[in-house]
Amino acid sequence: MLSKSPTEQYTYVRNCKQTTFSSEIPLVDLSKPDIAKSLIVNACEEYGFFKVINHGVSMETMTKLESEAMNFFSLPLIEKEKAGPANPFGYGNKSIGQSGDVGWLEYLLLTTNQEYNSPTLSSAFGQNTEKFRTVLDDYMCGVRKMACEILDFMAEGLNIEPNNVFSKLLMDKESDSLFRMNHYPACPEQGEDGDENIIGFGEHTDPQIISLLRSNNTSGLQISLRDGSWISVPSDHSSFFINVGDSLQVMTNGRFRSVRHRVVANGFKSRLSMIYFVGPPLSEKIAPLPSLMKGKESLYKEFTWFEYKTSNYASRLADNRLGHFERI
Ligand code: GA4
Repeated sequence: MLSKSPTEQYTYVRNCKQTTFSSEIPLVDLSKPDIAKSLIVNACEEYGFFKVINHGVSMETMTKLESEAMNFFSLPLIEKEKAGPANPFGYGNKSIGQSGDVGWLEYLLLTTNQEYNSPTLSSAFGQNTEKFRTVLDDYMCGVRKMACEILDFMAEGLNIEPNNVFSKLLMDKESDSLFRMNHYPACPEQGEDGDENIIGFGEHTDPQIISLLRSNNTSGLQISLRDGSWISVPSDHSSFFINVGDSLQVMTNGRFRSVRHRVVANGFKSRLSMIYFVGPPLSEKIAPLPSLMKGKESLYKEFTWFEYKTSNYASRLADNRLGHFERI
């Protein structure tokens, strides 16, 4: 359980419109490629978000990693802190990023290269490191394959050739991708009138290309719609949820929408989510693809992933990070 010290300022949000995924959140069946391609493009344009079934990652692979993660988060704080503080990698507790954001969560943030930050892993898992690494490798192998498939479907749905324009960034051995496990303990002290929730992870967009999220069956994730309203995403531990990130918004010259999302704490159950963020190599220029411009001007100034990332780390979570890179 996380303790709240009097100096910690949590943010509360009003409960928002609850929906069922069938009426609002786009559902993509990866085993039906032809339908999947156009559904993905529509979902990325309208929401920047969709749910995926028949994704090829087995329930066993997902639950094995979930149980390893829970073993870690169940350790005494003093043990977990051996892998922290997160700067940005490692174990983090309530504090997010370097600019003073806080949330009702603890997490472990890893790069997916350098053997997942070897020293961090061994501080976190001790004698259990090799077991964790094997389970994580198996999970990452399945999720990477799914990510490539989705990225190729996106390119095909947009009629871009070759169809690996996006997935080649992930296949690059310099790909700057991340893996994050977030644990949101049950938070019994919600807002006073029972109509407010404590923020687990404050609203933000992901800077990368796409993010692939799998959680246990505790809800909490919310996404923002075009009109600025928020909807709750019903949890589903057998599916993945895909977010469009800022980099893909830029590469599609604003056609795909980088979705604002947040997580609210649950009063009764703990939530565990595992997220793979697909990032390009540091030297990669992030710019609209010529075939999507069709004589139009780029909405963005040119920048590399390194430049974008550097400017991100100095920002607050809720900032509009792409704002600095828009052409006026
Ligand atoms: C949001 C997406 C990923 O979780 C993350 C986050 C990163 C961090 O936790 O260190 C950031 C945030 C995220 C964007 C703005 C900065 C950096 C916290 C923060 C306040 C790992 C990422 O790549 O960007």
